[in-house]
Amino acid sequence: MADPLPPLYLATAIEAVTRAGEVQLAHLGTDLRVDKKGAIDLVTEIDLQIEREFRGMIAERFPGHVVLGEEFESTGDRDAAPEYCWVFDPVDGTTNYAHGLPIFCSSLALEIRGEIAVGAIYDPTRRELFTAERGLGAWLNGKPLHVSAAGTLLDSLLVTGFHYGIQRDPEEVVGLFRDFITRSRAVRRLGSAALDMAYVAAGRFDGYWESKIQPWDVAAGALIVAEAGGQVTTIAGGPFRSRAGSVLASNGSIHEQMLDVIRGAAPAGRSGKGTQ
Ligand code: LIP
Repeated sequence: MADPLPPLYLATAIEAVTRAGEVQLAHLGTDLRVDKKGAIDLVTEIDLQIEREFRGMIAERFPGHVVLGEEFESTGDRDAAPEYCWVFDPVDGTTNYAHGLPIFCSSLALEIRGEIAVGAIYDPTRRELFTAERGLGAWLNGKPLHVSAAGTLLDSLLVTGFHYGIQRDPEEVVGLFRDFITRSRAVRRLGSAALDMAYVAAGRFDGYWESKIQPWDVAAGALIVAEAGGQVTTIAGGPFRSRAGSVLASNGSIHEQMLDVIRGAAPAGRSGKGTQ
């Protein structure tokens, strides 16, 4: 049995994501400064403000800890192996947020020697706080979370996301979308990977997949899904790591069926070429 973590770690994660939610709501729909990191990859002044404030809190509270954040990532950050690393997305669903679409959250995980130990995701529009500690379960506003019982793809509601390079190479993403949409009940695309995974943990989705995904999008959600009884691997079915670059998260019952579609092994399916 692993030693219990200091309670301050989970408390810090909850404090950070709920504070992020307050800032997000206070500025939602206002005339925000929005810059482009790429043709369709946006960053708002709120992303920057929230991450800056968070980095200051960690530097003061845990001076020996490292932060891997979406907006102030330094070269080599994601390849380093710090003992304590906070993996932070200040606004997950930035495109939605910049357009005033209320589907966004803040996502924070603490990795200890490379293992995700604490996760927290907060959606301020619904006041929903998803949390997990390794080995201690997953929770939504203090109530236990459990994945769905769907046993077949045809009875499953799935979700995915599209990486920012999709315009250069749409075929892999669109091909998999087509393969899943023709084998499941339906597929959604919400624009927030962290909420996609939180909803798998809550049983609202039965499975989620995405390639070319960032550590901060999925680190917290991966622990929350696993602690809610789900299964998390890379899109190729390998062991999940937040830096792996892809994710497949499900209720466990349909995981192999989803891998069959991705591998092109499902009947009359198209192969998922180029999966990571
Ligand atoms: C987003 C993810 C989403 C993905 C987008 C983007 P961001 O994160 O949550 O699932 O499809 O391409 O990566 O940029 O809003 O933090």
